[in-house]
Amino acid sequence: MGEIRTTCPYCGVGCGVLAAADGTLRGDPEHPANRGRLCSKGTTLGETLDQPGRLLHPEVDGKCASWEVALDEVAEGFRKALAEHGPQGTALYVSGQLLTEDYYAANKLAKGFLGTGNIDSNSRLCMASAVAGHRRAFGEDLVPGIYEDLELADLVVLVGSNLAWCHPVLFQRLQAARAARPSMRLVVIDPRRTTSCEGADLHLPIAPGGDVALFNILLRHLHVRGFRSEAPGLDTALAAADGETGLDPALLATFLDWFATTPRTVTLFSQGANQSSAGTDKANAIINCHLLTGRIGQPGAGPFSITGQPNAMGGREVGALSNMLAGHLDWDRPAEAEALRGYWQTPNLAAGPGLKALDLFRAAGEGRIGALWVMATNPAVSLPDAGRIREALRRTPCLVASDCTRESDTVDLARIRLPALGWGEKDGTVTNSERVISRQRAFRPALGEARPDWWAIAQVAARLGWGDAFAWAGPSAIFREHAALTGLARPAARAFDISGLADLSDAEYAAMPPTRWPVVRRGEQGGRLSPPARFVPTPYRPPANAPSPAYPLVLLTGRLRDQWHTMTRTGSVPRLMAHSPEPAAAIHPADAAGLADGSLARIESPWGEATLRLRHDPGLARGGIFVPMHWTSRFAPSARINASVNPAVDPISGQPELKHTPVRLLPAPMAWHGFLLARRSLGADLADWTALIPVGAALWRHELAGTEPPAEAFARLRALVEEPEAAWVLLEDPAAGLHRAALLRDGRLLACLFLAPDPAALPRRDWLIFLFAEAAIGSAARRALLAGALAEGPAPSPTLCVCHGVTEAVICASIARGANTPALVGEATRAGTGCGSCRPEIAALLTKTPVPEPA
Ligand SMILES: Nc1nc2c(c(=O)[nH]1)N[C@H]1C(S)=C(S)[C@@H](COP(=O)(O)OP(=O)(O)OC[C@H]3O[C@@H](n4cnc5c(=O)[nH]c(N)nc54)[C@H](O)[C@@H]3O)O[C@H]1N2
Ligand SMILES: Nc1nc2c(c(=O)[nH]1)N[C@H]1C(S)=C(S)[C@@H](COP(=O)(O)OP(=O)(O)OC[C@H]3O[C@@H](n4cnc5c(=O)[nH]c(N)nc54)[C@H](O)[C@@H]3O)O[C@H]1N2
Ligand code: SF4
Ligand SMILES: [Mo]
Repeated sequence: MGEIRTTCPYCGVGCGVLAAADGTLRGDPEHPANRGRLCSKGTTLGETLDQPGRLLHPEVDGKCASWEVALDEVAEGFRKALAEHGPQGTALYVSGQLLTEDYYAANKLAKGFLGTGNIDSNSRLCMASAVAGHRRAFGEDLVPGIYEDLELADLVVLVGSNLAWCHPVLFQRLQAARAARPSMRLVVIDPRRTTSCEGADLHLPIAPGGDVALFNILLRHLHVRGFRSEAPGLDTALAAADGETGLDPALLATFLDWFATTPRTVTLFSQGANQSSAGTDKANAIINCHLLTGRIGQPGAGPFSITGQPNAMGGREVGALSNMLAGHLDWDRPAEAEALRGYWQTPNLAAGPGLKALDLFRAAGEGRIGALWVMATNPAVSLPDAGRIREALRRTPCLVASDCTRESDTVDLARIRLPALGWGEKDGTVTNSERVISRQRAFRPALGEARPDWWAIAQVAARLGWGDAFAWAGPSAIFREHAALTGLARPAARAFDISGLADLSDAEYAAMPPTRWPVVRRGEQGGRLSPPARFVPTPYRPPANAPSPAYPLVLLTGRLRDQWHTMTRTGSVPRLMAHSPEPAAAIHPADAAGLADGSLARIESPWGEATLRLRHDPGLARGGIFVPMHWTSRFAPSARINASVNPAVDPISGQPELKHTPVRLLPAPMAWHGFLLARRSLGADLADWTALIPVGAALWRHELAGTEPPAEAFARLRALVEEPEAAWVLLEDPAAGLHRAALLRDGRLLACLFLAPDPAALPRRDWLIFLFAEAAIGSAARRALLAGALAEGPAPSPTLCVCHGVTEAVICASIARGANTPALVGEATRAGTGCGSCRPEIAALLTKTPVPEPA
């Protein structure tokens, strides 16, 4: 059988993938987003297909149930909630990882038939500020530009975007364009010196939350330089354009000058802009500058809000945010709501907007939500003030979770669990950041009893008496209904119109090539958009919660290159774990308050706390701590950072300020530090602090620390891995707090456990991991193991090149031997010759590692 064309389920770049039934994958050379490229996450997708921990059967109250029983229970829960609380006591919390068809069905159920606006999406945490900014400036939620603009631009400005790690294929396209045209400039605006800054022409280390002030200054500067615009609102916007950035004046002046003098400028913004209590103003402050210079929807010029999830855009199209209607229709225009009521033939259309995510979970916490259906998202981990969110989930009488995995903190809490199709099994469409609708196609059978989400929704709707409105035969029927709906606003001018796709046959839908909207008539392909726009005043406001003497540092959160959100897929791929195996907090060395690099540190805020490995990083602006959002109860229960993230939101978009929480840093005193390498996973609840790290097909690393006496911990942990006919080789020095043990059977290493008072006194993991691959350990290695002789040394080196498993140490060694270009490093080590996601980091090492002078 040939390959199936489908789309990567991770980020909003929306790369095309060619998949064979045996799980072999490659980038689709014909897809316009990636032209054959894939990043490290896309490249390893095949390794997620048969991942452990899939939810295979419906469950009710912790027991396996048939679909019939589980769906009856869901319907009963919603019926009861409707009876007790009315429509506002029911809710759905959905996700940009749903297919458009699933998303459409969920929104139709909530707004059309349950009669509540209470359907919100994790896009509230992601795109809500950009959506609100677009609606204020353009009157509609639309991204004017396309990816090609990043290649055509003479200046690309990244605002709060770590593109190299979060949208790697787009970053590769940008870097290729810069290599071909070196006059092209890249500016990065980020409080951290991220990998995206590698080779950038300018990095502005903005103070967290300072972006509105910066773009206000730019607006005034542009006006002074003579830019004028006929668009409404300029005078008010100029009058409101205040604020100071505290940036080095020379850097600031360079940026202002480059922006003013470069007609082809793209300003790409992401979560450093959106996830802020001034997120909507950040979007508008950026758009204002583009409007004043006439740079919107032009080749190589425009504001570009990049989407995070594979179908963040599709969710906005179907209106699955609580304040939007389907198809970009709007309650504010009563004729449109009326048209939708007629189209859906429902008496129950929600009368107005529902609760935004944080308000929704607050209502649940107060007992006002009787039934909540969570689909394709993990709010117990990903929402701020997550301790409160867990309480709210526990308080909800009928909590339903639809997911592919059983191993999510939210699925754990649900009363009813519904198994969803995973990637490769599900079938439908997604829309990427540049408005291109692509097909995700199934290329393997469903695992267990997993079913499409739209099907589960339709089944529940039927049980509640609305079967006729949900009687779709498959995703193509849903897509046609959705596409036809987008024509309802006519004759009003609305960019989002795909009614040209409303009469696709099943076969045409099956074969649909990537298609950019708008598509008003059959066969059209959308292009750039130049919407009528207005200026929006954006007076500067500082972040909602200011640092104080008690909480003097600012917690920034975000992403790592090789992990996806709550790690339900990427966390079980050893190759992806190797890049940043432990949950770590990065801080400028001068802010570390004497805490050593590699020690455990406690981060406390008024909302909660977390304990992580501390990493000194001179690339972080003073006063900030950066922590990745990824770790969960399954991998490192003490490192769940969102317990401490503040729940402040943007007043317009309701998007939480995930990038700014006042915190303090404290030591995390432990009696011992250690690690356990074992041939099976022992979970993440082994000690006061645990980080579980899959390192190979059958090898797990457990990083540990505890407060109990080390000798007790040593005995307790050894008992966990004991096996018949296996013998321990021990080396203990209790006085020094050192405990070492290796478990062997017939010379084969089964487990090893090392405890020491200080993390720096522990041996290298990489060397020990290597020993697990040996059929039998020789006497020299055994002696070394015992004595720990060979074993002392620096911490293990992270794997930068996922494709060829090359560590940072190996790359540095090749540079030290004279490989002074990325190509030579590639020749010497193969690093960077695969998917290319590690190339920016190799470039960084090349600038840092001393290269020997030619003899
Ligand atoms: N590897 C990987 N890729 C992903 C994802 C993933 O989980 N893993 N998730 C996807 C999703 S859903 C999303 S939304 C995107 C997110 O993609 P990005 O927005 O690029 O990623 P983040 O790391 O969340 O944040 C970006 C940067 O914002 C900076 N920042 C913090 N505060 C401020 C500020 O006040 N101003 C400015 N200018 N910058 C600030 C942070 O230091 C950080 O480097 O990534 C997508 N791609
Ligand atoms: N501190 C902090 N918190 C953040 C952020 C941050 O930068 N900092 N970023 C925020 C952002 S931008 C985002 S987008 C969120 C993401 O946060 P979440 O959405 O909570 O994270 P995921 O781990 O992607 O959860 C998606 C779940 O959906 C499941 N799934 C995948 N496909 C399907 C499907 O088709 N059907 C069903 N039913 N399930 C499916 C997966 O197995 C997984 O369990 O996190 C937000 N939280
Ligand atoms: S850039 Fe990587 S994660 Fe994003 S869609 Fe492409 S392959 Fe997938
Ligand atoms: Mo996101």
